[in-house]
Amino acid sequence: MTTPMPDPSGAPVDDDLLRRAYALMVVTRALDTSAVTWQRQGLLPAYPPLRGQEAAQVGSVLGADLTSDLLFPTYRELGVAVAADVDLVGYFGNHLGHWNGGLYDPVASRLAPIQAVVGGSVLHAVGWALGRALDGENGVAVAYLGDGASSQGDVHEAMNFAAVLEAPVVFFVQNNRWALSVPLHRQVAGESVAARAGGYGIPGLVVDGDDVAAVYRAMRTAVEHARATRQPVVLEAMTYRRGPHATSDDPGRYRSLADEATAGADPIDRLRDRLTASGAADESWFADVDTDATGRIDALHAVLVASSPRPGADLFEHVFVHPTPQLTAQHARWREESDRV
Ligand SMILES: Cc1ncc(C[n+]2csc(CCOP(=O)(O)OP(=O)(O)O)c2C)c(N)n1
Ligand SMILES: [Mg+2]
Repeated sequence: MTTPMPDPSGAPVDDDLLRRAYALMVVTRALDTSAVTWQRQGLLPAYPPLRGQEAAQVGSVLGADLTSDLLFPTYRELGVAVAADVDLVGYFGNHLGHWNGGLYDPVASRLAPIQAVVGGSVLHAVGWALGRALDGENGVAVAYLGDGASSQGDVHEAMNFAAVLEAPVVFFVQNNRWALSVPLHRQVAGESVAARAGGYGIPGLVVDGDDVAAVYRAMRTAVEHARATRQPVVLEAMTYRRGPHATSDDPGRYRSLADEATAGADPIDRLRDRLTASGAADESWFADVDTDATGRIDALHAVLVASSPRPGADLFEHVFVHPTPQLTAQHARWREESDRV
């Protein structure tokens, strides 16, 4: 039986929170834009931009409680990492192509390792949440997934088992209307992933993913509902992937400018207009935010440029505590053949 979730519109949002969200969104946008440039310059082998999804990502983290909850990202969650204050040098270890998926501390920062397997983080989130609940702890897992991932069998299994076994998970779907070159209607017949929640007997909620206050309110309500009832929630943030799937992708081959124009107003512009209209921020405050963002990016860039590649042997170091004979043999063969030991 689905336990009704409180109406999220009751969750309070004050100017401090909105200003904090704005600053985090601006840093995320600037960093995201820089990362594309760094890939073009050869610093990063590849990068998946999140342009347009800043409100969804930042709002989702602000709505969680990072003293107890754990976030399970995909590959496109730089805004989540920024909002969770993850060590960005460690985070970019992933995009530098280090073997071990980034070098930040997942437990301290509350961000699980970056996951490139579509739907993979969703299974991990359910397992973690169930383990915490069985140990009597109150942590909620936030499982990030895309509209495309929702058509993977793993995601159905994760949602079903979370509901049946009572694992406190918020399935946070960023519905950006594209799964690489595949449009939403080729993955989701009903236009909404949250609509499926009813079939699992859990609450499902669709929210404007480009309105950071709405995402924050919905996330806060969903997380507290999952914590209080151990009932998972599907929360779907409707947004748009304004850039390419990744730096190796050319969206001009599969979508038109007319399609891109359906994205609507930019989430950062929307929040800026709101802060200006209410008098919560003025031009000099916005300028300071931009200056801070530039300073952070310059500092990060200097460290990334100065960093040397990880030893290739790392590839074999973090797979098993006790390596299998096959892995040991591969390691030996690689050592003989590689000039990058
Ligand atoms: C299991 C698996 N299948 C396929 C891929 C290749 N792949 C990478 S991203 C992607 C599209 C995912 O779309 P969506 O879940 O909507 O997330 P988005 O990229 O839009 O953030 C695909 C098919 C993969 N990484 N993992
Ligand atoms: Mg998508």
